[in-house]
Amino acid sequence: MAKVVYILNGPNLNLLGKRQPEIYGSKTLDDVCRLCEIMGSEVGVEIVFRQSNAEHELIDWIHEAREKADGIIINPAAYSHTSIAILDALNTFDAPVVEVHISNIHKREDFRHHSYVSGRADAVLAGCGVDGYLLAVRHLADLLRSKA
Ligand code: DHK
Repeated sequence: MAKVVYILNGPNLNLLGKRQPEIYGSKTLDDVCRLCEIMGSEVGVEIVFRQSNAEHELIDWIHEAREKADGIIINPAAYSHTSIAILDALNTFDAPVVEVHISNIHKREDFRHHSYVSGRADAVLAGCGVDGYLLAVRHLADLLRSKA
């Protein structure tokens, strides 16, 4: 049976493609979802792709992933820098976690330099644009294969 990877996206990422394209690029979140599904089928993982502007919904999906997923890719967006609750939820998840930021958060404002989620993530991708998601899918598939 194919391994299942949850890709969770935090606040404002629903506006991808329209929001600050000079920072986040011109692809929409639907485009990213489709590209992740194509990459998933190439590397043999099933993708469940979601976005929410609500912290509690992201937490509920991480709890759901405990039962249903073999790995999580998460772009927590602004919650990266604020949410101990998302970090705590990820700490209950007993499988690989990859954190993605479209922009290079270390090149931006000081308040973006720290991510709570990085304390749990097995890998962090920042500054690769939306290609970071595809690299994350490939890396997670490799991790899951090496664990099997
Ligand atoms: C996305 C956001 O919405 C910001 O709040 C983060 C992240 C960076 C990104 O680069 O994908 O600071």
